[in-house]
Amino acid sequence: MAVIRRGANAAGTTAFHWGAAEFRNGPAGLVLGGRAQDPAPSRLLANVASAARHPARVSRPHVRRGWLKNGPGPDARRGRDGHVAMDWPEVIGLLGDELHRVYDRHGPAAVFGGSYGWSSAGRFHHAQSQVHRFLNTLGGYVRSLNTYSSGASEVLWPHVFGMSLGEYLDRCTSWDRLQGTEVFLCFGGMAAKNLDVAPGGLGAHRTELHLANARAAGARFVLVSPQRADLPAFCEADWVAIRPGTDTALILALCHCLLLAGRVDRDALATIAEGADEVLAYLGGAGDGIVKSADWAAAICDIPAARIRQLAEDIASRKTFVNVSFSLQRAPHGVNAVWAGIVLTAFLGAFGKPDQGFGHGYGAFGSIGERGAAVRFPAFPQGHNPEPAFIPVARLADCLLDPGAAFTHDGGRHAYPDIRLVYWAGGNPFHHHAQLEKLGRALARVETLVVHEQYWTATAAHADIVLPATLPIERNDIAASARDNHVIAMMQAAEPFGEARDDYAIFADLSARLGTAEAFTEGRSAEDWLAHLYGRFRDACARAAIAVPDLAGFWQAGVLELPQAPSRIFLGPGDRAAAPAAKIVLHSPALARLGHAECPGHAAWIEAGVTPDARFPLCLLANQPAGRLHSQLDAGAASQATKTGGRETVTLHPDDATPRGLAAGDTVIVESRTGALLAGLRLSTGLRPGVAQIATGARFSPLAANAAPICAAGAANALTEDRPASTLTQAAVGALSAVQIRRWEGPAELPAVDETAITKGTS
Ligand SMILES: Nc1nc2c(c(=O)[nH]1)N[C@H]1C(S)=C(S)[C@@H](COP(=O)(O)OP(=O)(O)OC[C@H]3O[C@@H](n4cnc5c(=O)[nH]c(N)nc54)[C@H](O)[C@@H]3O)O[C@H]1N2
Ligand SMILES: Nc1nc2c(c(=O)[nH]1)N[C@H]1C(S)=C(S)[C@@H](COP(=O)(O)OP(=O)(O)OC[C@H]3O[C@@H](n4cnc5c(=O)[nH]c(N)nc54)[C@H](O)[C@@H]3O)O[C@H]1N2
Ligand SMILES: [Mo]
Repeated sequence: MAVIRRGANAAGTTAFHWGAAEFRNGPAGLVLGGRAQDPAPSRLLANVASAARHPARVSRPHVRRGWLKNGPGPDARRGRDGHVAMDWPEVIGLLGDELHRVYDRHGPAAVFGGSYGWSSAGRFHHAQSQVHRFLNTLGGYVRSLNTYSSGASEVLWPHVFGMSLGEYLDRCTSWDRLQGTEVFLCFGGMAAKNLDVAPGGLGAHRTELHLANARAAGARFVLVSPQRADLPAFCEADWVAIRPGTDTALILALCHCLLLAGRVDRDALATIAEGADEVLAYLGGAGDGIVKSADWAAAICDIPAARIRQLAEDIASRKTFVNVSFSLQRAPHGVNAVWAGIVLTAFLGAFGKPDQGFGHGYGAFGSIGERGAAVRFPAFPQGHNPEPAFIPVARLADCLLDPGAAFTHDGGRHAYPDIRLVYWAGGNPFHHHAQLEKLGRALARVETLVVHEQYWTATAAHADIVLPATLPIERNDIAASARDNHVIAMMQAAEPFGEARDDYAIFADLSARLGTAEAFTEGRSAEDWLAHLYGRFRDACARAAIAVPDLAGFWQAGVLELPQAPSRIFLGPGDRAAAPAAKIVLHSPALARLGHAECPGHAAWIEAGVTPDARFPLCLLANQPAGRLHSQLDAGAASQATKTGGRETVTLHPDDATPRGLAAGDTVIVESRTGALLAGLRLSTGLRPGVAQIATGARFSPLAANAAPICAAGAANALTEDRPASTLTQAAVGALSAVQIRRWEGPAELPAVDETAITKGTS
């Protein structure tokens, strides 16, 4: 008999991207808690049971009225039109026919299946893998390249280190080799709120312990950020409240100070890096006639020059670890700040030494800098995609609005494909994309938008066909993260909501309809696939001489802790056995030849143009939320606890609120060049004056139907600008924009997000 069975268990283990959990079904319903072995279980666990049966769940398959009436085609009513409920067999028939039509008439180059998004932690019910495998069995799809998280760095890394960013994150210095660090210089911090999360989940949240240990051992923390909360309070950081978007100038000035003070060992530098001469010349004014001095940077960053010089002295005379957060590159010209951080570390001679060096993304996830395990849990195979067309992930709206237009990416020239059908499962573009009003216009152009969703997100509300998906607690799965050393049994804890089905079951049914069932399922049920994947994992463990129980033993234990991989110090490009003599590239002739103004071939300070002006005088940080993962489970208790008056909270310094006549708790309207939202006001002196902060992830809920939309719930991306971070990377911006804030005098009611409201439509 199968070891893993469908049906809710009375008690067991499960996992989310925010970590492993234990659950019990008692008289009070489903109760979830962290594992006893987890030093810091996530507060986001509180979102799960409280949101699981929320009226915003999608209970049945739905089809948009206009699509049903008029058939596939462009339609500006997407997002406002109502939906009608439909039975599964009927909707599978409709969608099967539509897929047939599009593939027959236009081929895979007309189907966008990038489907970017985090979906959930399980490795089998991983919605992207599911949708990619399904579309591959039909002939392929247009994919998306890189991520919203670190898209600029993903392009930079091979040029600088000769390896991908993913390979770097596998090789980066482990926390146990940073326990004697004297100074942690943290650009963008390492915010405690972000450490809950790792792609694929975590068996144990350890990063705060590493930070606390380093602090107890005497490490000093320097926090370069517009927000004091970007390092835990126990780090007692020196807070350098930099003007947002200007880190590159500060870092270049630190390099210049090291140079002036004779702190750069040029011979040593030449042994680890190439292109230093061009960078040294640039610091001295070559190219733009500007000496990158402390006085120069002081005016740009709003940090006293003496403090910059002192900071350079401090890091030069102590064992320093330089960390640059992902957020710094999620901004116009963002790649420069990261490359500058690499230059600074090379000038310090800190690569390859214990307790020193360079880090990127430490603090973004709870898994970065962890040693992980020698064997990884296998991914659900996606098959082969024969379709060559792609888009850089953040260019979705541009592609849909301008098919055929040329774009550049990493030096290559390409054209946007002509997309007819968009298929999304496990992501929420109305969360992740910038300038949501433009995304709405772009999605109005397609013929058919299909979404599998658990909740009536704005993406679901725009879709022509909405198929209800199960939550992770409603199915069996196995969670594992690339850089964590646990494998976690995700045991079904609840029955599926309404008529919700697993993504796999939906695709299996569609495949049967389209005659590709054998290729998609290989004859396996979901539980058979779990047994198959676990079997492959166990074989790999056996080859590595790691003993793990059989499937029954694993499922009984719930959590498997694997031996940790050896600790590591990142050397640079020479880390790869294949290229031991390779050097860090500080100036790339290949990039210089591309002639992109914002990337002259080395880290450079070039104004980015998100700068506040008289009309939009505040700089807005739109960062990751503390109470949820992106937009997921926004209805849950932990997320709702972060709201003000039911809306997303916007934070201002009291010095910015007082002249505007604003007080804590006020409902305010935040406006940018591209949109507006309503939010509840919070005041904090932990924010640099002139800066506002709002977390991303509230539901895009426009108030006005036709006028420029005002998002009533406070979705940050109602305000951001959809433009590429650079012509080199085409990466997402989103982290920064310029805004104005005033009191909102209009109607204050928040639109209800429940199935009845959605199916009726808004006009
Ligand atoms: N302004 C601004 N914008 C940002 C960011 C920012 O900092 N500022 N951050 C960016 C970053 S780094 C990222 S990674 C992106 C994240 O963007 P996304 O990954 O798109 O955001 P999520 O909210 O995680 O979206 C996942 C969606 O999948 C659904 N889902 C979950 N599990 C399943 C499943 O098993 N099946 C199906 N069918 N659906 C499922 C959830 O309900 C949710 O709607 O956002 C980016 N956007
Ligand atoms: N709780 C929770 N944790 C998460 C996520 C989540 O949704 N919820 N998302 C996860 C994902 S997908 C990712 S990619 C990572 C992202 O990890 P990060 O990109 O590091 O996260 P952010 O919160 O966007 O940014 C970190 C901090 O950078 C600061 N910052 C912004 N702009 C600037 C600037 O110009 N200069 C300086 N010096 N600092 C700046 C902000 O104050 C912000 O709080 O987080 C992950 N962790
Ligand atoms: Mo991300």
